[in-house]
Amino acid sequence: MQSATVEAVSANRRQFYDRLTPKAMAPLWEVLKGLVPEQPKSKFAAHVWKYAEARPLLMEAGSLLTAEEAERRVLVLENPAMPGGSRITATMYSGYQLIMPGEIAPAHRHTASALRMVLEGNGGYTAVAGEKTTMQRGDLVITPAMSWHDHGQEEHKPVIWVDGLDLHMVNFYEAAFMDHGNDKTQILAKPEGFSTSEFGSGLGPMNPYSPFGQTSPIFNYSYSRSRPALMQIAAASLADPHVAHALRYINPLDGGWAMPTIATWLTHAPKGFETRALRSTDGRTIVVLEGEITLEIDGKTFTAGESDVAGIPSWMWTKIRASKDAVFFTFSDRAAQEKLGIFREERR
Ligand code: 1HN
Repeated sequence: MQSATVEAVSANRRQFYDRLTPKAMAPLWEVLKGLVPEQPKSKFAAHVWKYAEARPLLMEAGSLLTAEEAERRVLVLENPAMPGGSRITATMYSGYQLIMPGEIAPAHRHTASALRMVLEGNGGYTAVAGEKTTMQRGDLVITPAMSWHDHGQEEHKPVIWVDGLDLHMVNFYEAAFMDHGNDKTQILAKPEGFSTSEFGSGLGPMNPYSPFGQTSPIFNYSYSRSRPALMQIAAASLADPHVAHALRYINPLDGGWAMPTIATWLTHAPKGFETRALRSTDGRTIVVLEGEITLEIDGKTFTAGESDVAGIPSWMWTKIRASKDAVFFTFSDRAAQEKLGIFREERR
């Protein structure tokens, strides 16, 4: 009988598998399809985090503990498909961070690269490798791998930003290190603006060097420069039907992405503009800076307004419509994927 034969074979096989287990071996043919899918099928969910919901909770956290106690007082944006995973997409960590007046988030350094997209409270600062930078809404501030950084503020209002870190990529490789400073704040070795003068003005040092290896030596890409640049380009050129108007943050030393692992760009979509559908293998996080967008991600619709954050997992068809004149910031693991030769996108 056919079925008896099949059962006998599978019993045979099962016995064989049982003998493999204690030898720390397993049959590939039982797992091959899952190991090598025909196309990406993300384990993560598309989601939008509303600033109006997050902010009061963040302020509550502000009265529960100090930034120093917390080391970093952040509400982690948890992908709803993986609660407790501390990740917004497969590879990226993100969260809303709060610094209250007079507080210090003490100096430390780690292998993970970090970015901040500033939302509130012009007057917060980050010091990176002995240079301080004051942060305004819309500024992109980066901290290169293993660079010392501390945050603080001399304002009377809360300072809030969105963090993005590549720490799940680093942890995947089991390559993570961290050091804590002896002092809470770094000794400042350079005046504010030094890096922008040295590398960020279309000029460079006579004896070229790269102070942060593969990471850009500019660590504050200020909105006061990026926004007008984007808007002028947008006003004088045609939008890409799949992307709208976008400019990348670049490392002036090589023209590549500002960070070796994390791609970052700034997009303007005029009111009423709707992108055509695009899917790509990078996991994306969008921070809306101005206006409002509607995202259609794999058939589900989400709305994201000012300071809301959207997570778009790998390989989900996405369309973005600007319900108001919109400016939004995106970060993703595209920079790492391109270096590994695995990045793909498809446009409809
Ligand atoms: C970190 O260093 C910061 O420096 C924020 O502000 C969030 C999450 C995990 C690990 C390090 C920061 C972090 C972090």
